[in-house]
Order: sequence, then structure tokens, then C-alpha cells
Amino acid sequence: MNLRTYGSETSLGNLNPEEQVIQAMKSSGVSFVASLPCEKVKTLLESLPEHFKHVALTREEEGVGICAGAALAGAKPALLIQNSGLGNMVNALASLTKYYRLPLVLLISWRGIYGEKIEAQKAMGYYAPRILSALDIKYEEVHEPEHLSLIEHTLREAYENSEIRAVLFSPKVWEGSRLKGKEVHEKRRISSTAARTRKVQPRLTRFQMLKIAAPYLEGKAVVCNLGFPCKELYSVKHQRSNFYMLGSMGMTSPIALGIALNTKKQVVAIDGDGSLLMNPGTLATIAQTAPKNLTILAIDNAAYGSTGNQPTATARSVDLELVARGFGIRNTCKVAAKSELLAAFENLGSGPNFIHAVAEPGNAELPNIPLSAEEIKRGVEEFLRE
Ligand SMILES: Cc1ncc(C[n+]2csc(CCOP(=O)(O)OP(=O)(O)O)c2C)c(N)n1
Repeated sequence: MNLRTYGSETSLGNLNPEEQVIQAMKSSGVSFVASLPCEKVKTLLESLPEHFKHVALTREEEGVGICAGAALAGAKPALLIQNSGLGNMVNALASLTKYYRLPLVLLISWRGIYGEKIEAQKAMGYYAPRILSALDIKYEEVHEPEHLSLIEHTLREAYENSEIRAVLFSPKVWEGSRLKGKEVHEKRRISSTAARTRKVQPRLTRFQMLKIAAPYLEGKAVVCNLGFPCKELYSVKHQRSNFYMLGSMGMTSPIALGIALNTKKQVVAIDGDGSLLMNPGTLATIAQTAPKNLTILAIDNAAYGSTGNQPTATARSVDLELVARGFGIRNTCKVAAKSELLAAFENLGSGPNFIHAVAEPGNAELPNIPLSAEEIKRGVEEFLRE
């Protein structure tokens, strides 16, 4: 995005909403930005590294710590996140940023309040302003692009008073933008660490992998990562023992672990690289508790597939199989080709098993799954009771 200068010849109103936000951030002195993707702000996200020192996070909470450090070192930090991530940050906001009176700007993509197609987003949409209020964090709601000019004042206040200030952006703000976010990672450009360092060539998308894995999921409790993975699983292998996650990013393997520790049935977690990296400590807990009936299929497309294919840390430095081994999971393998994925399922030993499936980015265009949370829960509970 080329930011046009905001001078006498240009009015703020002529700028696209993303440009207005960047302009307000620059004018108020923001010098350091950390972010974790939300689909609604993918265009804004894409342009951040051009304008600011920028860090791509693995978890929103970590951003609070990084921004606290940045503030201690004299930077003026801001975090761009989805409102669901606010839930992950509460303790750090209260006992770090607020407690030490450090400045922080929270730029929050506010889902669940306008034109929302994903029902599960509505819960955190409702709670987000209440969480901010409970923490005594002053915030501004921006529902229309015309109101973007007001945010500069809020941002300035954060730094002048050394306090936290938040802005909640309705998806409506971005609707009229003329800027088109490029798909951040086209297939050919993405290259996972495993592909580079372990010479594993991704060949299949997540959807293709799920089709191959489908027969091996039959009759097992399957916990599926949120977003596109759920839609794809629903289309290739719907069964009532599938627990489709509608929210709670990072909880796939923990949910599967909880099931596995309390049933004799086989349990499979279909996790993603972005989600595993949000909560990798769960791999330590899995290694400690070592349930024999648990298999993790970690589909690593080196991207946040559901929010615009922004690269995750596996595209830069992380090899998830080594991570799992480092945490103490012994039965691990790395697969990319169809034959390798088939062999991994055919030869599954006693768990916990960790299949690192190196995939290409890309999503199948499918509708949202037509099941309510209640229906999903009931199906899985019934299956597990039998
Ligand atoms: C706490 C939180 N932060 C951000 C999001 C937005 N979000 C939804 S899905 C997703 C990407 C998940 O990526 P990954 O686990 O790698 O799975 P993929 O879609 O690539 O298969 C993100 C960032 C969210 N739902 N919750």
C-alpha cells in the first residue's frame, strides 16, 4: 500500500480506511507494531511492515509482553489483533501493562457485531467491550469509516498518559476500501522450514490431505481446528464423533488430550501450525500424560490459512516435528506425499503419535458447517458415552 501524504491537498476522507489508520498511527507516533491476523484486517496487516518496525506474533498475549519491553526501551507500541485475542491477553494487560503504567495501543478487529457469518464470533464480540471495561481500559468504537479521524486522539492519549487505549473497529469500516489485499502467500512463494531444511516438498493442500486421511478417521473421536479445516473435514468426512471447533483458537490438541485421557476410544486432533504455535506447551502436557489413544495430525501449511494465508513461524524457522520431539513426544513422523500420509496412518503405533503433515497453503471454497454448537457437542458426547 502506498500511503499518500496527508497534507493540505489531500483530505483524510480521500484515503482508504487502511491508509487512514496508518496515517493516524504515524501522526500519533506509533513506532512499533505487533500483530496476529484477523481476516477482516488482512489488507491493513499486509502494509504494517512497510511503515513500522513489525513483529508477527504466535499468540496475542505474547504481544503484550513484547510491547511492554518495547515501551521500556522507549518505543511507542501498538498491537493489531482480533477481539478473540483480547481474551488471551487479560492477565498480561492487568498485571504487566497496567500495573507498571506502560503505554499500549490496542487496535482490535471487532468480530461478531456486524454482518457476521460465523455464529461463534458473536460471543467474544459481545464480551470484548465488557472485558475492556472490566479492566478499566478506555476504548473507542469505530463503526463507520467517517469516524476514523477520531482515533488519532485516542492513540496520542495512550502515549501521553502512559496508559492502555483501545480502538474497536467494526468490519463495516473496511467495507468500502478500494485497496485489495493480495493473497499474502500464493502457493509457490511459501516455503516451510521443513521444506527447506529437511528437503520435504509440500505437494498437497489441507483439503487433499483430509481426503486421504478420511478413512482412518472413521469411528474415532476427531477434534478439528477452527475455520477452513472444519469446513473441509465436514465435506470429506462428517460423522457425529467430529468435534468441529467454532472458536477457541489453539485448543485443538488440548481438547483432544482431554478426551483421550477420559476414553478408551481412539482420538485424533487435526491441528494447524498457527494454532499449535499459539499454545505449544500443550505438546509438553501430551508428552507428560502420554495417552496411548491420541494422534495429532498437524497440518502445516506454513500459513494462517483461514485469515488470508499470512505466513506463520513455520515458514521462517520452526520445524513442528522437532518441536514435538523436543517436548518429549517420541512417535513422530514427517509426511508430504500421499503415500507417506497413508503409511503414517497404516503404521500408527501406540500414542501419543505426532504426524507432521507438510502441506501447501490453500483452502477449498466451502460453506460454513450447518451445525450448532449444541448439535456438535451432543454428537460427540453420545459417541463417547457408548
Ligand atoms: C485468539 C485468536 N486469534 C486470532 C484468530 C483469527 N484466526 C482464526 S483461524 C486463524 C488461523 C489458523 O491458522 P492455522 O492454525 O495455521 O490453520 P490453517 O487455517 O492454516 O489450516 C486465525 C489467525 C482467532 N480466531 N482467535
